[in-house]
Amino acid sequence: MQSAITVSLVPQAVRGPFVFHGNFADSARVASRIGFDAIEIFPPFADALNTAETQSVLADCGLSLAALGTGAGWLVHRRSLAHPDHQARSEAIDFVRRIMDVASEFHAPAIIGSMQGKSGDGVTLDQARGLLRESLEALDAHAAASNGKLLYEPLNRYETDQCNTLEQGAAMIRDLPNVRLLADWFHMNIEEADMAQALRQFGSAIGHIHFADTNRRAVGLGHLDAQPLIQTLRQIGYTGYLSAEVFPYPTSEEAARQTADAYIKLVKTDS
Ligand code: LER
Ligand code: MN
Repeated sequence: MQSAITVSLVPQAVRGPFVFHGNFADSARVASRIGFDAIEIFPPFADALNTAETQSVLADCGLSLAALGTGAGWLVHRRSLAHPDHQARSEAIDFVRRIMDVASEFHAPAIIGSMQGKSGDGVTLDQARGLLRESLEALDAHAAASNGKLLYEPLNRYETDQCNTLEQGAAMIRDLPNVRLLADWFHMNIEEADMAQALRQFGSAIGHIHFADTNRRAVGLGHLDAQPLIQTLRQIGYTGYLSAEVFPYPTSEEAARQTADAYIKLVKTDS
């Protein structure tokens, strides 16, 4: 397992659950100093990332790119992979495809979270799920053709009704070889009956973890019992990232340090 930390480059997400906000290079330097393996970026759109510059900052800091988020597609542009209008849905697919192409240059996946859409505005839940599945099939085909990778993230019920649990997520991505599940501990704490059991049961489909405590603060600042979860991940042979998608509480640097301490305590020293 490897450690990662999040940075948002989206002004509209200033109150969102990202450890760093605003400046990629400065954030990468702090992450590197604290000892993280990788950084996960939440960009406003694909072209906002200068690939060469990003590459050079990552190399200077000895960091990998863990993943690129696509959530700004929804947050800023209101694009949805379950939009009932064909043209609007194509534009949403294209938005993700372009972020995926940038991520591929770093051998990293793109994340589909908020862009999965939901039912409402005349769209039934069955329709919304069917439209999302069609979009995921198109993106999976693009991944196959371009060496890309995708992560699909079940979200809690207050954000979507598409898939709230790992079980529903695993069914949504069935037979899509380039799409894996993102297990976000904040969402799982709300939706799963037994988090360790869910990780064990759907572990083979999991490609990424959002490492967060119950209150979406750094692990250790809420009431999550993280040790059995790490033990389960170890037992199933999970080798991906634990990426802190948490609030910058009490500050970005302190949230980063708390995450690093939790990671060392749980992953590096307990076996
Ligand atoms: C995105 O990773 C996520 O977890 C959602 O809650 C959107 O913020
Ligand atoms: Mn998440």
